[in-house]
Order: sequence, then structure tokens, then C-alpha cells
Amino acid sequence: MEIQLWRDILEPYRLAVDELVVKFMHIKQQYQYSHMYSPIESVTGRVKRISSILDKAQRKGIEFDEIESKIEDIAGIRIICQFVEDIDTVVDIIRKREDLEVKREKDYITHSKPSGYRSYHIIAYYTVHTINGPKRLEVEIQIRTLAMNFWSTIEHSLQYKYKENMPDDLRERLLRAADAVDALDNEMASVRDEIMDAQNSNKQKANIVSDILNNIENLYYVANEREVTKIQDEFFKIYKENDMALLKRFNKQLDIIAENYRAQSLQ
Ligand code: 0O2
Repeated sequence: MEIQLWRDILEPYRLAVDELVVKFMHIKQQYQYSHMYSPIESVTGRVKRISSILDKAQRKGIEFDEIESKIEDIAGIRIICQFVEDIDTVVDIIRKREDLEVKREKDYITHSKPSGYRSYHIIAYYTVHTINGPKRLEVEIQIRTLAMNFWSTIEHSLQYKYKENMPDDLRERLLRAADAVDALDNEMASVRDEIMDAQNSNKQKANIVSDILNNIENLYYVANEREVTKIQDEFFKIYKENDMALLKRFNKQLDIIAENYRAQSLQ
């Protein structure tokens, strides 16, 4: 067997993880810039630790020189969604990407694991470009809800603590907790539209308030101070009323005032 140069072996996987985290974060940002709800809540990535790679190889009877071809999750990306429905959207996005070629999919949501684990996994090929040229490698993308992630993070640390010897009653309690997570996700799915409406209107309000404050600040430099103070007082009064329609109308009027000042300063 050749000597395993772990740093050399793992470096391209680190590059793949870094690139993919950036790419998925940009998808989230694109939704946000377009004032659309993002199916992606957060993205993390990791390169499997050498000790975990060796443990897995031993557990699965994989020879050292077969590690790269037989361990599919050396590079791991985790995408967290708010709702179960968002997982399908993210899976579709991944299937359509030209920089990822899906090797296989594992649906542990329709068929949860005996432990109670639920998540959607995609193993995909991804090419990185290193100083030694291109390298096509495998990445595992785990897609799950916030609730599923909470459960699996806790369960993973308990698995780590007990290895193969988790007490039966703890295993039982984790299974019950997994059922509760499932029920929570279903309950959240049934109020998804309402939650999304609330989130959208919060975002819309934040954007309008920031527009208004920007305009007030700009006017401060060009308009009469008394007039700007009056506008600011009026804004605080409307803000307290918590009425979106009023806030929108005020924003429009302020846009016109600000526009007039810009026009005047050109004369
Ligand atoms: P770690 O420490 O997260 O890296 P297979 O497809 O069954 O031949 P594999 O690779 O074990 O082989 O696939 P599987 O079962 O889809 O597991 C891949 C990863 O999913 C695991 O990696 C875990 O991260 C996660 N996972 C799978 N089952 C469970 C579970 O019961 N509980 C938790 N918390 N996570 C799970 P590793 O290498 O096992 O672990």
C-alpha cells in the first residue's frame, strides 16, 4: 500500500466544501435580493475528520487505498430548510445544476432510519480545479429541516458518547422524540403560508422603514431643518400606528419630496 498523504488527499475536498457553501449561500441571497422566500435557511460544510474516515473504513471493511472511491461523505454539505416542502425545492435546484452530477439519492424522510433519523441525502460528483489540474470527487449533501437537524445533532452526540452501546430506554426516548419532530414539521407545514406571509410582511416593513430613514437622512443635508424635523415626527407617529398602508403611502410621499429636492439642486 502507498503511503497516505492525508493533507494532499483531503485538500481538494476542503476546496469543494468551501466552493459549495459559497454557491448555496448565494442561492439564498439571490432569493432575498429578489424579495422572494428562500427555501434555504442556512448552509454549512465540513471535511470528515481523519479519525472518522478511518473509523468508517474499519466499520465497513474498506481498504485504505479504496477510501476515496468507497467513502462518499468525505466532503459534506448540510442545507437546512424551514419547512419539509422546501426540501423538494432544494433537491430540484441541485438536480438541475450543471456543476453537480447526482450519483444517487437517499430519501430518509419518506423512509426514516431505524434510529428515527430523517434527512434527504444526495451524493453528487463535483469537479474542483487544483494546481495539479481538475479533480472529480464525491460530495454528500444532506438536506433537512431545522427540527430534523435539532434531533440528529443531539442523537449524533449521544451515538458518539455510547458508540454501539446506547441504553435501550434512551434509544426509545430518542425514537419518541423523532416522532415529535415529525409531528412538529407536519404542524409547521400546515401553517406554512401564514408563517411565510408574516415573514414577508416583516421584511417588507423593514425595507420601507429603511427607505424612509434614508430619505430623511438625505433631506437633512439639502432641506430646511424644521421641515425635516416635521417629517421625522410624522414618521414616528405613523410608525407607532403599525399600519402598513399608511407607512407605504408616507414612503411614496417622501420619495416625491426627496425627488423634488434633487430636481431643485440641479437648477
Ligand atoms: P458522521 O460522523 O456524520 O460523518 P450506506 O449508504 O448506508 O452504505 P453511509 O455512508 O453510512 O453508508 O450512509 P448513510 O447511512 O446515509 O449515512 C451518512 C451520514 O448520514 C452519516 O455519516 C451521518 O452523518 C448521517 N446519518 C446517517 N444515519 C444517521 C443516524 O441514525 N443518526 C444521525 N444523527 N446521523 C445519521 P457518518 O459517517 O455515519 O457519520
